[in-house]
Amino acid sequence: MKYVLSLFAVLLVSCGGPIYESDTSLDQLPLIPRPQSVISELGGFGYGSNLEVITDNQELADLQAFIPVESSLENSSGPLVLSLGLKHPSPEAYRLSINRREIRIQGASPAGVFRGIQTLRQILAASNSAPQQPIKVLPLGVIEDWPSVSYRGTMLDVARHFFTVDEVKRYIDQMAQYKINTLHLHLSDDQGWRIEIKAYPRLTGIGAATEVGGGSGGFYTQEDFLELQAYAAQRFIQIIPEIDMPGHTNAAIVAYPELNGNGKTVSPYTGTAVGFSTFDARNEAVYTFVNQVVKELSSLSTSPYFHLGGDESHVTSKEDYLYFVERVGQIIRTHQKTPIGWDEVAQTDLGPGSVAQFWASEKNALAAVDKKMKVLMSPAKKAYLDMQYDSLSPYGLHWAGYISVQDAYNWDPLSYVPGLDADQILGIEAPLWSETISDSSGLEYLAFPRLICVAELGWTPQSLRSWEDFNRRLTEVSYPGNKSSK
Ligand code: TNX
Repeated sequence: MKYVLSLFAVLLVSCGGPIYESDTSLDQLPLIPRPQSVISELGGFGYGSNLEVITDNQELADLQAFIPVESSLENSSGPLVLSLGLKHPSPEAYRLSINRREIRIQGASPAGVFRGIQTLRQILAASNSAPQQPIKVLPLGVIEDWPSVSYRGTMLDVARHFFTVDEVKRYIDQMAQYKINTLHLHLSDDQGWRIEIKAYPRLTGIGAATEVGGGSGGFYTQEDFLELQAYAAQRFIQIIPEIDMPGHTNAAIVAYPELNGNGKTVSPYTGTAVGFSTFDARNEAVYTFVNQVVKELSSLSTSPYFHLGGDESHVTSKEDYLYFVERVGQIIRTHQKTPIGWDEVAQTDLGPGSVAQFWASEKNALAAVDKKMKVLMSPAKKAYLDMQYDSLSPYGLHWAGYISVQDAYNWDPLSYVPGLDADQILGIEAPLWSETISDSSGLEYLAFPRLICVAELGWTPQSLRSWEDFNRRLTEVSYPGNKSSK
C-alpha cells in the first residue's frame, strides 16, 4: 500500500475496487484547441498502462491504434467506451466524459470520436504520475466540444522544395493532434512539378528534377498520392491538390514548351522570384493538357475541391487571365470538383460556391462574396507560416512582416475582413511556402507553434479565446520542434 501517501492518488479499497482522487481538475488541463465546454467533477480515474477499449462499431475499433496505451483491463478503473450517436450539426463534435468507472467518447460521427481521442491523448499527457508511481490518475468531468469553423487547414508547398512521403505523413500526424482537418498540397510551381500524370510523363521526367537552390527535387507517384490520402483519411484529414496556373508554371513549360505563353525561351528555374511564367491562354493544347491533369488528379482525389492556383500571373494579360481561369473552372466542374483559387480569381466568374483563398487583397475577398463565392481565410500578415517570427529567425521570409506567436494568435478569422459575414467564410488555412525550408526540421521550426495558434482560431470561438490563457497552456505542453528560444 505504498501509494497511499502519494499526493497524486489516494488509493482506498471499497467493495467495488480502488477509488482514486486526482490533484488536478479537468478544466485546468492545458488542452489545445481549448474545448467549447469543460465541466470538472471531483474524483479520479486510475489506470496503469492499460485501458480496455469497448465499442460495437468496427470503424471505431480501428481507432484504438491512436490511443497510446495498451488495451486490457489490468490496473485500470474501467474501460474506454467509444460510440456514435451524438446529436450535433458538426460531424466532428464529440462528448468525452470521465467518471470513476469509465471513460466514454461519443461522437457525432467517427471523425468526432477521432477528435475526442486527440483530447484524451492530451489529458493522458497532462496527467502525470509520481516517480515510480505505476498508476496515473485522470480528473473527472465532461467535455462537450465541436469546431466553430468546419474547414481548418494548412498548405504545404512541396514544389519549391520537395518533401518526401514520410515527411508529409509526419506533418499529417502533427496536424491531427490539433484537430486540423485539411492539407492543401501545392503540387506545382516554377521550380518543380511534383505529381505523376500518366499522359504527360515529361512533367515528372523533366519537370520534377529541380527545386529552389539546385537540389534534385522529386515527385509523388499516383500510388504515393493515394497512400498519403489514405493516411490522412485515417486521421479524418482531407488532402486538396493544387496545380498552380496560368502563372507559376515554368516547370511544366520546361517539360512541354508548347504550353508557353510568355514568348521567351524557357529553362529550368531554381531561384525564388515569382510572376514570370504563364501558360498560353489562347492555345487549345493548353486546355487539352489542363483537362488531362485535372481528370487524372480528380479521379485519385476524394476531396470535393480542386485548387487551380491563379495567383501572381503578372505576365498574363488581364483578358487572357479571365478567360483562362473561367475555362479551367469549367473543366474542374466537369470532373465533379469545386474550384478554389488564390484571391485574384475573384476577378473572374468562377461561379457561385467556388472558393477564393484570401491572402492579400480585401478587395478581392469582398468581390468574391458579391459573386456568391466563399472565402478561405489565409491573410499573409497573420496566417503565413513561412514568415519569420522576427529578424533573427533562421528560416522564413518577411515580405508580409514578422509574425510572432502572439501575432499568429491575436486575430479573428471571422471578422478580419470588414464587410465579410461569418457564413461567407469557408474556413481558415495557414500556408507554408517552402522557399527557405527543405526538410522536417525547417518545417517544424516555422509551423510550430504557429499552426497550433491557427488550430485554436478555427476550433475555439472568439468568445473563449485569450492570448494569456492560450500562452499559459502552450508553455505547459510539448509540441513538435518545441524550442524555448522562440
Ligand atoms: C506569395 S501567396 C506567393 C507564393 C510565395 C509566397 C512566399 C501566394 C498566393 N503566392 O508564390 O511562395 O508569397 O511567401
